[in-house]
Amino acid sequence: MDLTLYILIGIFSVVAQAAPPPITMGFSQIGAESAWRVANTKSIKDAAKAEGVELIFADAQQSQVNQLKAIKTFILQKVDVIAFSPVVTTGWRKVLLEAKKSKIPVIVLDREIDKKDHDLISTFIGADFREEGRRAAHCLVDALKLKKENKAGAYRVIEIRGTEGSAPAIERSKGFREVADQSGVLKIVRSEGGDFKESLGKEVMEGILDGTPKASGGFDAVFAHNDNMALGAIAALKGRGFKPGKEVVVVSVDAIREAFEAMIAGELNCTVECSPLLGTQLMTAARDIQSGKTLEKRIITRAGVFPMSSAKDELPKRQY
Ligand code: GZL
Repeated sequence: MDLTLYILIGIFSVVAQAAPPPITMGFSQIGAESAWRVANTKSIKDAAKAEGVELIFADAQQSQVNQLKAIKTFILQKVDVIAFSPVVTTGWRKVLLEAKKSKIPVIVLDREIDKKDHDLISTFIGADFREEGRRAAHCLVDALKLKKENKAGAYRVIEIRGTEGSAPAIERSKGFREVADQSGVLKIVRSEGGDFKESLGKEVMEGILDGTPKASGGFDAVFAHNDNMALGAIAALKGRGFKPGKEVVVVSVDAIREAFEAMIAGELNCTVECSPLLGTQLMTAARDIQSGKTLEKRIITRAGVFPMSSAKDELPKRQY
């Protein structure tokens, strides 16, 4: 065998050792309900490509039934790992038991499932939603103080909630109320569901405005569980002659690009960051599972808080 062949075999064996074995991942995504979700999907697909993970991607159009079907299909396809962002926290135990029986590890990404079912997953990668609710309340108090009103009594807040039964909606509500109750400065006078959708945020706000006396008699601020619903509410407020960001303080969560644009326009007062850029962490976790590593049960993604004053400097740095 001549020298060239030896060298080629040598190079091949080194390369073969370096390249990790291929992974096939079945991912069930909630849908495309918000800019955050669209950015999350892009992050997952880009990371799969970069890491050489074969991704089977299923969009559930925000239906848990579709997610359950997708996960069952992944089991039949004998994928190496299943990952999903659960639209709501409950109803997953039976399908997770099926995945366990088929010896397929499961990673939960972004939204959490009931803690009682955590024994059936390898890890949960996502934000601390309750802390996001607390941060939203704190940045609302800061924004209200900037108005320098000698306000008697608590500021009246309208809450526009995310998807009913979802971890972010449940936990952001709890965190916000924790601070509101402790501070005595904020009081939620109305709470309506907007499903994390901009169109519903607008519709809900219009319904409230048409049924409630002007701001002086009705409310002082809006807390929306995500930026898209806040942007919908801002459009409704403007359409009814209110001045969002000034007369009515508006705060929300996600920190999408459009939220920074709204803050620069003086119409949004603060956004709490919840990063959708989880793709790389997801693929790393899948690789770690494949190489036999035991993962932390909870991988928390860190994030910041952006008041209106920070928007101009921050906007050029935004990645989603
Ligand atoms: C939060 C994520 C939420 C976002 C919304 O991690 O699940 O769902 O806050 C998105 O924008 O629709």
